Amino acid sequence: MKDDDFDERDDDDRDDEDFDDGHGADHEGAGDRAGEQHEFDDPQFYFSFTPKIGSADTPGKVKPDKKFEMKVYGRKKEMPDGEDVEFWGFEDRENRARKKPILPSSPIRVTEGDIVHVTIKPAKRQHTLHLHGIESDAHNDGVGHTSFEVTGSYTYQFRAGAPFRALDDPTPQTRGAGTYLYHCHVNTTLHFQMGMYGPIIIDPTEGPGTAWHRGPTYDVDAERYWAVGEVDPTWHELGHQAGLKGGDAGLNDFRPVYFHISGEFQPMRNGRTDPAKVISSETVASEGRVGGEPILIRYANASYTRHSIWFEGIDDGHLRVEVIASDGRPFDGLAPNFAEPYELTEPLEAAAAERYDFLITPLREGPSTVTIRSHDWISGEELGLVKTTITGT
Ligand SMILES: [Cu+2]
Repeated sequence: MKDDDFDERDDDDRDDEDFDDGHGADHEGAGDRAGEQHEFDDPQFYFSFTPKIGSADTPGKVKPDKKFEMKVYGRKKEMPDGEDVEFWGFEDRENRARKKPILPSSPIRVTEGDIVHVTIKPAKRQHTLHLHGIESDAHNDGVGHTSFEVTGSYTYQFRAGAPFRALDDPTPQTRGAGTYLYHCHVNTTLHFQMGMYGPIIIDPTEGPGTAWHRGPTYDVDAERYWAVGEVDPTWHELGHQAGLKGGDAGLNDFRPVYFHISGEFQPMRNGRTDPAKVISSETVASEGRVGGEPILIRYANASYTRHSIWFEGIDDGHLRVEVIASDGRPFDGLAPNFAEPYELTEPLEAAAAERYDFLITPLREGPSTVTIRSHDWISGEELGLVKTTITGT
C-alpha cells in the first residue's frame, strides 16, 4: 500500500464516522469524562455559516520567491507509555520534507521581502493555513470565518515582513523578521491539538545568523525552534468537525497526558512526566562555545496552557539569557512596542501561541537544564513539564 493512501484514509475515515454518526465516533473518547456532553446530528448548523471554496484563484498572483506545498496527512505516533495516538499535520512536498513531521508540521522559512506562496492540498475535508502574526490580506490569512475554507487547493500569497510595500520597492523592511507559528483555522481548537501547526521563520536580508536587520547575531548551528505543547489523547479520537454541529464535544475539557518540545516527548514514570529525565535529542537540546556566537532559541507556546520557562544555568553562572523578541517583533527600542531586550532573572511566563526569542550566551563549560512547566490556565495547577539542556563547550 502506498504511504499516501494510508495517510489520507486514516484522516478521512474518521471524518466520515463523525459526519454520519454524531452520537458515535465523537464520543468514544470523551464519553467517560462527561456525562452531559452530547453532539447534535445536525450538519446544517456547521455548513450554514462557514463559506467554502473549492480551488479558488489567488487574487493578484505574482511569481513567488519561495514556494511551499503543504499536503495534509494523518498518522499515528507511539507515546512514551507505548500508546499510539493519531496526529494530523502539514507536510511540505515542494521542499521534500525528509520525513513526515509530527509536532510541529513542516517549517516555512523565508527572507524578509520574499513573495511567498504556500499551497495547501487538503484531504476530503476542509482545512486552512492561517499565517498567524503575518500581515497578509484577509483573503490570504487562512481564517475561514472572514474569508473561506479550502475544499480543493489554494495558494496563499504574502510578502514576508513587508506587507505594504510596492513590489518594485527594493528597500528591505526592517521590522518583520522573527518567529511565527502557522496553524489550521478550521475547528481550530481541535485541529491545532491534532498537530496542524508549524514554524514560520522570517530571516532578515542578512540571512540566518542574524535575528533581524542590523540585529544581534547568533550561531546558526545552535539555533532551535521549540514548539512546546501537550497532548490529551482523548481529543485525538474526535472527528474533523467535532463540536461544530451545535453540540458539546468536550473541547473545553483539556486534560493533557503527554508533554513535548517539538515532538520530542518527555519520558514518563508512573503515568506522569518524569522530572528526573531530560530530552536530549539534538533537534531540541543545543550547545554553544564559551566566547563564541550566542545560541538562539525560538520558543512557541503551542498549547492551551500557561508555560513557565526557566534556565537553571542562570542560577549558577553557566548561562546569560536575554529575551530579544516576542511574537515576531524585535525588542529594539523602536515602534510599535518600544521594548528593549532584557536579561532573564526569573521564569518567563508565556500564554497560548506566544513566541519568545531567547539569545543565550554560555559563560562556562558544561550542561545546564531548561525546565518548561505547563500550568492549568485557570487554577495554575502544574500539569506536567518538559526538560532539555543548553551546554557550554
Ligand atoms: Cu484543519
